[in-house]
This record gives sequence, C-alpha cells and structure tokens, in this order.
Amino acid sequence: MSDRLFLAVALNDEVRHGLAAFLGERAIRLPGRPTPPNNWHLTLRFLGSTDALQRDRVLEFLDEHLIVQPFTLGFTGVGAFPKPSRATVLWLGVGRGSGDLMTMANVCEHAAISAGFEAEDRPFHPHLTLSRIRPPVSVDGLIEQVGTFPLKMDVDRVTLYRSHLGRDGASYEVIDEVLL
Ligand code: 2AM
Repeated sequence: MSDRLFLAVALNDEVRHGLAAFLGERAIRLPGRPTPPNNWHLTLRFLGSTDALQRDRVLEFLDEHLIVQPFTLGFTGVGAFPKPSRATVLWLGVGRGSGDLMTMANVCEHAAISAGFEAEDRPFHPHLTLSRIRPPVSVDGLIEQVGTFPLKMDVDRVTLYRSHLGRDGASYEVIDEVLL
C-alpha cells in the first residue's frame, strides 16, 4: 500500500480566510483553475507515492533533525511560474521567514533522501499556489493589481498531507505533524 504524500506548512484559519477576503475585496479574478482556499498550503517537499516504511522514516528523520525554532512568516504579492508573461502557476510569495522555510525544505529534502526518494532536481522556491493555468497567460496586470498581502502567520510545525486525486481535483488530508 502506498499513499500520495507531501510535506507542507499549513495555513491557519485567520490567514486562509484573510487571503480569500483580500482577493475577494480586490475583485481579483484568478485565471485558469484556482486552488480552493481549503487546499492552500506552502509545499516543503512533494514525496508522491510513499509506503508506510518510507513515511515512518521521513517522520523519524524530521523528529531528529528539524531544529528550526518556531518563527513568523510574512507574504509578498503574487508572482508566476515560469514567468509572468507566460504564467502556468500563479502564486503568492513569501517574504519574512523565507530563510526559515528554506531551511525546513532542506531538512525535508534530506528526510526524503534518507527514505529512499530521488533527490529533487528543481531549486526550492517558497510559494502558495493560487491557480494553475493552461494554456499559459500573461499575469503582468494582475501582479500590479494585487499588491502585498499584509497578514503574518506563526509557524510551529511541518504537516504531512495525503493527497486524494478526484474528478473534482485534489483534496488534502492531514496525516501527521512534526512540531518545531
Ligand atoms: P505546486 O502547488 O507548486 O504545484 C501537492 O500536490 C503539492 O505538492 C502542490 O502544492 C504541488 O506544488 C506540490 N508538488 C511538487 N511537485 C509535485 C509533483 N511532481 N506532482 C504534484 N504535486 C507536486
């Protein structure tokens, strides 16, 4: 048996609702397929198909090696992958705390490798996916329009999620947490 798992920082309700309201108040129409607010998170490491032994190894590794202290996270405005003029992913960026998030992602990467996963070949870029867009569009105007999201959030744990892929898109279930 294996599950589709990933490690992430969960949003608290204040930031989740605050971000939905922030976008709503500005009458932002997200292009493509917006991610539902309930699914919003900051991915640290996507694991994919993971068996029980690998899951336990990842959690053990994090318990032992995650020595980041709890910290405060701040956000920026929106940006896009691979670039705003041809966006396929629209995201909200991270400002304050991005160094701590990078450190957490690095420990998650090592946890994944210790459990037998292939090393990630893409550099880590902290972001919260707001929309997936096919075919690509320009979001230059939107980036101007949105501005900085002002709320802050205290981060004190890594969350292990199971992803369920369904006809109506993915839904995510919290299966474990490792406290900082
Ligand atoms: P994204 O939001 O930047 O697309 C759950 O699928 C989370 O894992 C998503 O937030 C997604 O990041 C991230 N992820 C990273 N690599 C992935 C992959 N190969 N397949 C699916 N999701 C991936």
